Amino acid sequence: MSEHDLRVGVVGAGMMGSDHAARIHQRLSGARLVAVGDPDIERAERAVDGVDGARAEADPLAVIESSDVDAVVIASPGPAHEPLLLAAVQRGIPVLCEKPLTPDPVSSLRVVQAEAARGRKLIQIGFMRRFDPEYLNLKELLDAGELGRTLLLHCAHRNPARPPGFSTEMLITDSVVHEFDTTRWLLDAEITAVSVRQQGLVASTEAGVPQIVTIETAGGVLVDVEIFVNCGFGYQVRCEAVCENGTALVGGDSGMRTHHAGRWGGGVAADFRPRFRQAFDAEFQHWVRAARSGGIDGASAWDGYAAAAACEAGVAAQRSGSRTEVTLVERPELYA
Ligand code: ISE
Repeated sequence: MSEHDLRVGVVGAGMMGSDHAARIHQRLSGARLVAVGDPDIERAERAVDGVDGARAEADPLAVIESSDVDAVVIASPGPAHEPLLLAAVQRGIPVLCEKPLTPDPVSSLRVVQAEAARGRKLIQIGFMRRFDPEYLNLKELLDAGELGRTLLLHCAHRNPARPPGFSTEMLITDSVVHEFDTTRWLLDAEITAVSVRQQGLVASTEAGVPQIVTIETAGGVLVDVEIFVNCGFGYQVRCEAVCENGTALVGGDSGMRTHHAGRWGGGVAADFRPRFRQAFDAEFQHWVRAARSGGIDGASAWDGYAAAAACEAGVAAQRSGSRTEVTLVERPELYA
């Protein structure tokens, strides 16, 4: 611990917030956890348990407004984000906000406009795949143009089990939102339209039915995503780029292979925390470094707004069965 450490407050002590609080305390350099805020004070207390000098607060806004908090991680539910983000922007402190920026593009735009009016990027969105070593390799390869122009992306996003309360819309807003962001980031192009198809299986199995999401982009690259949040066997996220002169796949099965009892094979991650642990750590370490100089290093509030607009179109496409266009306002200069 040093007196130059970034003093970080975490808002929200659910699954992600408590994971991030532990990450800040145990695995980052240049940062120290000073407060965790959650209306469920017992959860907040558990998250600071054993962390010297860190306190629990029942009022999340109090964390953002504390003079001993230099930067804040927002990991509360999406509908709570807007006032918290606006308060952080008002105070001029850097934020790492778990997705979504806010649940809809209209409120996301209010946040973008508040930040643009301040004239400084303070909000980073927790799209951690941008820090995953494999995705970074893919981005580098596509940018180098070694395989020629990118023509298609085929993606698969599979979760082992659908958590209670995970609605059909959440296939898009909670899961495919990551493919919306990786598409924009990998291709450096905005999303122009979204379509969603699902085979007409009986409603009682709806929870287990995969959907196919088709994403059109401004650069003319078509992307398909299989979203299957009840696949049963583990957590799997794949992306294959098809280019003029070759293909490249991330999320294929690599890692240790065992031969045992007449079979060979490897492990499958249980959920996104072990699969993207390295990405989360790298994302946080980059953010800490940038926040110490008052800025961000990762997806911006504009990226959060663009993802929210794609999600809105995706949910509309899911309901109507029709191709739905994505409309964005003009990009403010701050995000050029
Ligand atoms: C979850 O909220 C995440 O963000 C994970 O990365 C994603 O894979 C999962 O489908 C979501 O529910």
